[in-house]
Amino acid sequence: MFAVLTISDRASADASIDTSGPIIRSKLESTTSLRFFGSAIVPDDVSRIRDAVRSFCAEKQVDLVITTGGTGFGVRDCTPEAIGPLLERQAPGIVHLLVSSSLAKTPFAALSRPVAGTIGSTLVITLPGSAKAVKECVDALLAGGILGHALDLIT
Ligand code: MTE
Ligand code: CU1
Repeated sequence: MFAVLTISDRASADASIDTSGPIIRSKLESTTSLRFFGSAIVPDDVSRIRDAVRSFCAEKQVDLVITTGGTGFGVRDCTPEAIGPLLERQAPGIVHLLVSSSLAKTPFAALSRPVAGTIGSTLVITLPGSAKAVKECVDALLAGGILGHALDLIT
């Protein structure tokens, strides 16, 4: 099962403005056999992000956690600083896939600092915050079935 974590000061104050989290959920549900476990919204705060990621990863059923937001250079952006140190096995290939596919869409992709890797038997992937970026990045992850194959190996 997969979980979605939206990381945004604004969305944590008003969940109705979170469009990117629901986009991830609907894209994965409509194009994969993965089932939705749940979602959460936290502000751009290292401890809050770590607590949310740890609690999803502690659930046996959760194979995949996808986060959205906080990967850039905004003063509050701290997603890679929060999640990077939690990763037990890095997945630089997934980071490369996200960055290279995104650069084919916009040079601004250079300003995202995604991390990816495993915590226990859960794969964690960080996506940028905008709805457009999320759509593009999920499409890249689904292309050729790499996500499904990764999860087959991990779980
Ligand atoms: N990646 C894709 N595929 N498409 C995009 O439009 N926007 C970029 C980048 N990555 C973008 C993208 C922009 S404008 C920023 S500032 C960074 O992601 C960081 O976004 P975040 O801070 O919301 O995580
Ligand atoms: Cu930007």
